Amino acid sequence: MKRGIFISFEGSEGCGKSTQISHLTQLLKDCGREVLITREPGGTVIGEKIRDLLQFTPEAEEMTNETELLLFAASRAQLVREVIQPALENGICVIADRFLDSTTVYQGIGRGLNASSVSKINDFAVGELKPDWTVLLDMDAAAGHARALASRSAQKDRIEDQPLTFFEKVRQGYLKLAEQNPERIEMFDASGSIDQLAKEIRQSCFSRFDCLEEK
Ligand code: Z5A
Repeated sequence: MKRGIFISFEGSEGCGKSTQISHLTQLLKDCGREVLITREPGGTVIGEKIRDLLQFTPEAEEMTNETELLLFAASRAQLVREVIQPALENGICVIADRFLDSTTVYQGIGRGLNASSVSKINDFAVGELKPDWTVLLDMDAAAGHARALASRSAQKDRIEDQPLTFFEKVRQGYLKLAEQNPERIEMFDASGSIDQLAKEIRQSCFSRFDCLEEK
């Protein structure tokens, strides 16, 4: 059986990942592919408990940056082995709403943790697994933050509460990572309309994976 395609979406909050993931999912389904969407932190029973701890538990205000890093990595280690690897081996395409680049950027650059420690922990958590393609949605940090806040029905989470300078560092971190990994990470301007962006991602997806063809 042919291995499924593994695509991750990255970018600062409110950049439109979930919206574009729905469009790409439909595209892959139209090509006759089975698709699984994952989100991080979360995506497994253990991961969802970690998500809650990371984002909403009141005591998490006391959480150190090192603990935060290890919890994101723990959630991903579970997700990779329980969900992502088995799906890919069964020919299912996986679209990840965030993957290890989020940790490199949010914890490594946003929180300022040692880059080589973050990289070692990332590698330990995911093993050899890397996305075949990473779609980076780039936009002004303040505009993304405003979009995210406007769409929230529930309470703000702990990370969304960071100052704007944190999200500006995150954005620059992503841009640097894209420069360092041009074969895997493709940057799209996320400030335009939903339809225009979906069209650009679609074109790029077809030119990258010649195994895809609309039925
Ligand atoms: N985090 C971390 O620190 N380390 C890690 O390793 C991992 C994560 C994995 C997870 O938050 C938090 O954890 C995240 C990083 C951190 N914190 N921050 N910040 P989450 O999963 O709850 O949320 P998120 O990943 O940040 O995504 P989001 O804010 O939910 O947004 P989104 O999925 O990118 O956007 P959306 O939901 O598709 O769109 C947001 C709104 O904008 C919505 O109303 C849309 O209709 C609208 N939208 C979308 N596209 C457009 C365009 N093109 N124009 C106009 N309006 C649009």
